[in-house]
Parts: sequence; structure tokens; C-alpha cells
Amino acid sequence: MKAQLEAIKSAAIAAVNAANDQDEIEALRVQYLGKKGELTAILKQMGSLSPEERPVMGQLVNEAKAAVESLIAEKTTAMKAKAQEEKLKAETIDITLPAKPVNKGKLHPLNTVLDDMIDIFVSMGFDVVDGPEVETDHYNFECLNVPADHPARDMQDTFYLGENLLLRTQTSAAQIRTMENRKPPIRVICPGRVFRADEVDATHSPVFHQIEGLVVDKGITMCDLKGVLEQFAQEIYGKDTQVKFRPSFFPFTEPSVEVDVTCSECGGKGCRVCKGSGWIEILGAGMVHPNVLRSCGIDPEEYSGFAFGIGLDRLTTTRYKISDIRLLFENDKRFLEQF
Ligand code: 2NL
Repeated sequence: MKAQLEAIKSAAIAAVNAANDQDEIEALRVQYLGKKGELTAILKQMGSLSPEERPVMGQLVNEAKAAVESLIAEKTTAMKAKAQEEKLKAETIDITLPAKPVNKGKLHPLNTVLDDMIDIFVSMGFDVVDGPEVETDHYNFECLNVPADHPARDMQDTFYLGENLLLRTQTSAAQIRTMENRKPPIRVICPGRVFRADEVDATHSPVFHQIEGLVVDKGITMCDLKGVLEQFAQEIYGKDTQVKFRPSFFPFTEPSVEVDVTCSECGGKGCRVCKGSGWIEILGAGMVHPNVLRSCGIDPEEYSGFAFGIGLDRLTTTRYKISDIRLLFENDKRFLEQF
């Protein structure tokens, strides 16, 4: 029986040592140590032994079982460690490989131009304000001294949403509210989308972009207007840019001017861009009409101000040599990816 035990023990140890994976080891554990296993079976034969032999044999069997058990535990730990190591090896990341390209997207050219303009005015002390695109007749026209019979109020020119509701034709309303809500000194710009019932062509779109500005304080004069707008033009077009103020008319300003700059394409010699004149019109401006100040609760005897309106779209198409304004609104990725 002792010899049989030794034989089983060495067979078990050899088999466990030869095992290649955990399934095999588990099968061997069942084969030798399980309820019906070979070493367990030997214990059951002990009844045939004499009372003196029994404890001796019992101890031998237990030692054999313990030896096989500890070998199995050892092999299992070693196999688990090896499997883990192999798994880690297979998962190694080569951090020197180039990353997958990420499509970051780009700013729309209108936003690039707008950001530049905002930087210039903010550096001169202006705040940025905004307002709704749907406005009332009161804020869009009434407060701005646009008379009831003015052609701009016509259904042909303005998108009406109801009796008194319309899509704003300029961003002035946000500035009107600023005058109602803040005390001078006021220095604000208001960028945004505006709407007019225009026929669509290469230079006209029913939706376009404007940045309006307003300054109100004691003692503001036309000199302040000229200084601010000349500084703006030279920062956008370069410091050698010349600025020309031509008399004009707007209902909300008096006097009113239109501002031209020397053509940045030809430097003023005359070319296709400036249609041979050497000048390009960039904005309209003027001293805020006393009626407008009054409609916002500001006393025109005490305060004065100037205002201006700049079209963003034309500035953008000339800067990037874009031939058709419609390209700005079609959101064709092939076009937008060029900027
Ligand atoms: C243009 C002309 C202009 C204004 C806009 C304005 C706003 C207030 C009061 C007075 Cl709250 N005026 N805005 C003034 C003059 C001209 O825009 O041709 N824009 C493209």
C-alpha cells in the first residue's frame, strides 16, 4: 500500500509538473485530490490495515496530499503570473507612434474677421452687447427716428413677422436698449445677423452681418468719430491706409457720413476691386440724432454721441478674395476648409 501511495504521488507530481494550462491542472486536481480521486481512494482502503499501521499510513497519505496540493498551488500561481505577463506584453502601447489625426474644425471666415474687429474696439474701451434677431417696430425703427413713411419700413424691404414684429434690419436696437438701461459714458459695439428683403445675387443676401458701434458722453464730437474710425481702418487695412469721410444721410444720425479707405488691393491707384476709383466704402456713421437720444431718455442738450454701422460680409469677401457672397452662407465644407 505504501508502494502504491508512492507510485500515485510521483505520478501526480510528474503530471502536475508536465501540465501546460490551468484546465489541465484542474483536471489533475480532480483526478488525485477530488472526492473520487486516487489519493482519496487510498484513504478509504485504510480499513484493511492493522490499528498500528493506520495512523502511520494516514499521515503518509496526508503528506502526499499536501505535497500535491502545494505543487498545484505553486503551478497555478506561476501560470497566472505568466498569463498576466503575456497579456501585458500583448497590450503594450508604443507611445512613439504618431497620434491619429483629429479634425479640429476651423473658424468661419466671417468669425475670423469679426474677432479681429471686436479686438480692435475692445482695445479702445468698447463693450460688446447683443440683442434678439426678432424685434419690434418700436426698437427697430421708431426709436431710430425712421419715419412711418420711410421706404425702409416697406414690406418690400423688411421681413415682417406680424403687425409690429419683424426681423431686425440693423443691430441698433441692442444699442437703444443700452441707452435706456445705462447712464453715459456709453461705449458699445453690437455685432450680429441682420435681415433685408433683398434679391439674392453675388453681392446681396437677405441675411448678412453687421457690427454697429455707439458712443455717448458729454462733449463727444465729430472729431471723436473720425479718430476712432480712422484708427479702426488702419488696424484692419494697415497703418498707411488713408480714410475719407463723405457727407451722407441716415435718419438716425445728423450729420451723417460714409467712410472710404484707400483700396488695399492697389494702394489707391485704381483696380478691378475698387472699380478704378482707388477707394472702397467700408461703413456709414454720424452724430446720433437728437431725436434718437431723446427717445432713449437721454437729454441731447447735455449729451452727444456718434454711431456707426459696418457690414461684415463685404469686408470678409474683399479680404479673402471671395468672388460671391453666397459662398459665405452655403456651408460647403470644401469652401470652408480653405480658411
Ligand atoms: C451703414 C450705416 C449706420 C448707425 C448705423 C446708429 C445706431 C444708434 C443710433 C444712431 Cl443706436 N445710429 N447706427 C449710424 C449710422 C450708420 O449704419 O451703412 N451700415 C452698413
